[in-house]
Amino acid sequence: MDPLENIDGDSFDTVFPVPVMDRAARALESGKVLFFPRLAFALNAEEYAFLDPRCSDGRSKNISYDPSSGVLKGTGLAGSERERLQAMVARFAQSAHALVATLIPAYGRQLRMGRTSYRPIEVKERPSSYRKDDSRLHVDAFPSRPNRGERILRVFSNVNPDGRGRIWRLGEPFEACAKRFLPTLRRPLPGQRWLLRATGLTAGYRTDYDHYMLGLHDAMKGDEHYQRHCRQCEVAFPAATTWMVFTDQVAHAAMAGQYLFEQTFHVPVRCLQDPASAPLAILERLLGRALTARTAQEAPQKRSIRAS
Ligand SMILES: O=C(O)CCC(=O)C(=O)O
Ligand SMILES: [Fe+2]
Repeated sequence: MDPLENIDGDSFDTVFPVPVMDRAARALESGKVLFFPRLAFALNAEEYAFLDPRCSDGRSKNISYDPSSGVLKGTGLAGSERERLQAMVARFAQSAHALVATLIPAYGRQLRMGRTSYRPIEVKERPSSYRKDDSRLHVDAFPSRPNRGERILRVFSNVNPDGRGRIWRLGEPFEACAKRFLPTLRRPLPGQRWLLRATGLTAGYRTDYDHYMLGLHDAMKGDEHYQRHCRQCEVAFPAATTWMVFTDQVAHAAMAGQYLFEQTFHVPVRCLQDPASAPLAILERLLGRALTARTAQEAPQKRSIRAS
């Protein structure tokens, strides 16, 4: 199976024919990467100055922007330079939103915007521990932001000015990863997730779903043999192209490249054409139980704390 599904279009507000919209949703949900070979995120003359690793604060992996609060983090720039950098990142957020909303209107209506990131640092030079090392195959799961079964959809644009591609590896289908690693994962410890939320380490309750997704993420990254020998292929996303993928479902690893934009969206499972393809449905089927019911787990913990 070709891991990429090509979609033609050269602007972020292209109006796609209905058959293309259907094909896009089906391909995405089946675990393909939608690839837009003619869709470049064009920078204006001023913005070219930001194609420089010195935009970063030197500590963070990415420059990150929260479209809901307007807060930009990870840059050492100040004053009007910072404002212009923020405007560029915000413009990518809007463009990515327009693309998803017009291509897949069923998602567009319920889409929740996550963070936007701008990545001016060469992948090979990004320092990290194994858990943060995105050059290891993984599915995405966020330790501090539980998403309770909601999908993680990401839009990427390679803006490398020297024509360098973004090199990824893509791994085996989600169900194969889950079958391999679920038996190695521990059940959540009683009280632990309540504590994580109470101490602010997670924004909301880490459901069983989040627990197992995080477990998969860590177990995949931590298994050297798996990293080297599992079924995988390499893909190069050329400069001046865009792609979109459910990164909670598709095993991926970034091997090389510099200057990338990324926008995260959260899509409720009920908006999918095929909810049975979601990691939530697959994990629930493999484990034989519901994974997002949380009140039953939370209430006893709350009561015992209040009583003490
Ligand atoms: O930086 C990249 O190319 C991709 C890194 C990654 O794993 C992600 O954005 O989910
Ligand atoms: Fe990732």
